[in-house]
Amino acid sequence: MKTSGLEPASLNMQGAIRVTDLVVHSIAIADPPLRSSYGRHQPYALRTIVELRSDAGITGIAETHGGEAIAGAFHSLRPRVIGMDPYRLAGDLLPMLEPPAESTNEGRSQTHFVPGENPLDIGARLYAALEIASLDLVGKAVGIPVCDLLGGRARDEVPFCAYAFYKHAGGGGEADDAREDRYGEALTPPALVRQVERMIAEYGYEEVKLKAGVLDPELEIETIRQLRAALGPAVPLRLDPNCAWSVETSVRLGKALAGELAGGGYLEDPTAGLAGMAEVRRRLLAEGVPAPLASNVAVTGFADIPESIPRDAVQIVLCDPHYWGGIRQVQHLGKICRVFGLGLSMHSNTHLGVSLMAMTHAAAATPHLSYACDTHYPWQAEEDEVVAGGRVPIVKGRVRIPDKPGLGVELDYDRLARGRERYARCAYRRRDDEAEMRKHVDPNWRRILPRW
Ligand code: GKR
Ligand code: MG
Repeated sequence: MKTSGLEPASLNMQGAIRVTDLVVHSIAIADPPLRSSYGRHQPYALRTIVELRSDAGITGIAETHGGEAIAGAFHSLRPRVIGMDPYRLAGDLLPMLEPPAESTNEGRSQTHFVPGENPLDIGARLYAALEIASLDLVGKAVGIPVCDLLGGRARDEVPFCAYAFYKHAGGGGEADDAREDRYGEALTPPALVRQVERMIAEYGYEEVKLKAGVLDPELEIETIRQLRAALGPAVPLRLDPNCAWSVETSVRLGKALAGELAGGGYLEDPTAGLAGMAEVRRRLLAEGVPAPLASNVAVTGFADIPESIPRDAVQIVLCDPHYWGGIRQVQHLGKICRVFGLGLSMHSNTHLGVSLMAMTHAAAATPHLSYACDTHYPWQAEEDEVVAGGRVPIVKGRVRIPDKPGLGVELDYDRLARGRERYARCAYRRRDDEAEMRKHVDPNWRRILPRW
């Protein structure tokens, strides 16, 4: 029988590489006391570095959220992953992307969980890390960058935005492991402007995001106005109060800042839930304010899109390969957003260079990405990086796809060991920004939505 000739070749390729180990490194990295509606960052952020070792002598890597829960989940998956073919690994694990049938969230959605601590998306987060590590492994095996493995890059350089935070004094870390406070305290509008100017001078960003929902809304309006005055009209500004505002407050701020948000800016998750977002949108349009609403908590998965679109609740979806189930799911999301006329931007959480490269490849391989991506990267110090050669450069606000296979970065095992030691020494085992507020700011503090 005549065949296409593809079957034997593909059969030969399968089995060419086997995963021999899934190695999980729980690490802690110093993190400054950044503020948001979730509370205050702990002195250490927790991350997990995943290695997929193979019998070809090639190792694929990925980075994701940290702490005990996700490390335990990776350990449970280990027997299933060992022996698998990295070309097929992600495909074989696809059912993990389905949310669990039994909800354990008692009616709470991602809005109510600090990122990385929502039990319902743990499958997507585990899958994402294994997919990214598989792609890195396969890319390294065939000598191709991940974005090209996934159909080819739409861009060689990915733009990122300055991510400004109100913050207390301190650079992160504790006692004799404290980091230099490179940006200083920023709890007033002028201090915030200085922070952004410094970040732009260092990294060359062309867009700015302000993490809001921290100070009284009038002060946050003033911060955005001072930023606009300092940066001029050409720099798109976005602000994200992480649902700290009521519908009323969101509409008031949307109107007050209509001019500042025009020209490529947006308002991100001003209020909680799709119904609230839809109401804010409806009322702002009625007031003649076209500023789009973006979200990384009202629309967090494909299942949210059919409800969001008819309500016009979210006009820009924030993808994130860590949350959306990996880079290919981000590509699928890009296509859906394009078809429905939605914008696509990218969310971030505290991270190191392996995550930054996964985000960069995802953005390069997703033509529809229409905004500069978020990144927390400037908030981390050189000495916490685990990538060989040190921090990934951000030049003119952009990260370039390296001319190297896979993600284009390797681990430095000495740096990684220091991250593990920090994890072993520190007292933190999950992200808890509320506890940190109670410790340092107000013993009775809790996250209230809406606060204003
Ligand atoms: O780092 O505190 C933070 C942010 O608030 C982060 O956790 C959010 O997930 O950056 C994120 C966002 O855009 O909502
Ligand atoms: Mg957000």
